[in-house]
Amino acid sequence: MRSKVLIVMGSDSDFPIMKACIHTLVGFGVTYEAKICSAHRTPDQAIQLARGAAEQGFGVIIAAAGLAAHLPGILSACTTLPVIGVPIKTGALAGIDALYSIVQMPSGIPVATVAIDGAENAAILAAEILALQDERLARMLLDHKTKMTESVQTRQKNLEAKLNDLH
Ligand code: RP5
Repeated sequence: MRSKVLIVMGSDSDFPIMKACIHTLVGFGVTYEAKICSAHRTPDQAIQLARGAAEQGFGVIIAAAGLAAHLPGILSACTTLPVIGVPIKTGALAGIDALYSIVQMPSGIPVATVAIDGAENAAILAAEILALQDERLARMLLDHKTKMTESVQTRQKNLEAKLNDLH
């Protein structure tokens, strides 16, 4: 079964943001491997990583990059695994450049793009993909949603208490 997530970062400078992705995957008990690999500085390695990923038991690739962020796209071009792109906020355009580079893929080569610095959502989306073949993981994701619902209900009660205090 392809049950692991491959996380690829364009630079170690992306790691502070991508820690949230790793933390979330670990919380769901998902096995991952993390690599630094750049579409521009190490293009051959990027292509090899993507080509070998399915064979190595990965089910999803999460690729994070800033600036002219071609990494998720080149990985997607070289694999049939789903690729989730995380645009990283850096440089003069603060992540808008990376967002557009990742989301505006040409027809036929998709990258599922999360928000700028959306590392946690990338992990949850990857877990949801793996959960299609993993009932334990699917139950954990359901628990996660239930906890979020409960947290909103608690906030509603807190708001009502604050509103009562106003009168
Ligand atoms: C991108 O360029 C990386 O993903 C990173 O977000 C950005 C800057 O890289 P460094 O110059 O910090 O290595 O390729």
